[in-house]
Amino acid sequence: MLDQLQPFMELVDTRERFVVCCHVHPDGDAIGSLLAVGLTLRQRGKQVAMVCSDGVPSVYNFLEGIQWIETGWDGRFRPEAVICVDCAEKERIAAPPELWEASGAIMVNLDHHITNKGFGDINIIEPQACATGEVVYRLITEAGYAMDYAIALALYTAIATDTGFFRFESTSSFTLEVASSLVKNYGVEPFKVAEQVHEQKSFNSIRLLGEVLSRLQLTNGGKVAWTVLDQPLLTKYPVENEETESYVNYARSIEGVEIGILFKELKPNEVKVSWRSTAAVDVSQLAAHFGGGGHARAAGCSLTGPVDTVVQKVLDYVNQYYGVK
Ligand SMILES: [Mn+2]
Repeated sequence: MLDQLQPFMELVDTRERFVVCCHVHPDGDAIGSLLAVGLTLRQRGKQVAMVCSDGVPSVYNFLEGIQWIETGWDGRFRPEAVICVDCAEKERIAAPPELWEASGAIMVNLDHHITNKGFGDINIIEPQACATGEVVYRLITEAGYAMDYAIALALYTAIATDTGFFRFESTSSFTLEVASSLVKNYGVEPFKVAEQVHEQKSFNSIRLLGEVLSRLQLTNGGKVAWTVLDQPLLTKYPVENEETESYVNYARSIEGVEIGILFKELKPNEVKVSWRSTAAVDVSQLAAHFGGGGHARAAGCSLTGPVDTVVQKVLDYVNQYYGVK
């Protein structure tokens, strides 16, 4: 039984007005979990707003009910509860703080990040879960709420994207049981989700990938692979932000590499550093050194400064990690 399931069910039973939101720069798990929770509450006759101020990456437009997700908040009701999914820190919620600050709303924190300290009034945090979608699946089934195709599709997409389509270490037998149930009982078609997520890439994103891969460098005796995606490249090949999310996985996929790093210059003097690792290294700790966080195998942080300086700073720290003086 999930921790704090009872208070959550009580909340749903006794309140009418809910806002559901997720983290900034949403990924498939954030969007899928947000939608699954939102649709579940709607089905139970609640007034629901699904809010993501960063918008929905167009790759997820195939999800049923995706049109319910709003980028802004029009204040049409006073929320009694705000349910935040897949977000490890309150500061990273992609919604206006007025939703929970002055409203007196109860904050529900539904997540699977090990770095989540529990900022909610109700915290359902399962660090063992491969995705928040897996936590939401448990929530719905353990609470006895109804599931339908739209919810199942959202949950399958959340779980598939957060596990690299069932490749990452976080994939458990339970993960596969959940996926199996979503396919068997609700008609989700795995190949269609894979096709939507992986085979609808823009021409620019593939050409940009080519440039980024040609810049790959190996350091630390081949244990670290890193590359840079800077503003000149992003100007040459305009793409949506999330289209570059998977690039860093190529760095990790090289034989012998333990850490893959992508430096992305979001704007001048602002660099997002994405970390991926094999079982040899916990990159959430390396990212935490720079004020970031995430998971053991996938983490991120943001640094300010010129991209070359940031690269040097991070690689120096990686050298230290490997004991290079
Ligand atoms: Mn997640």
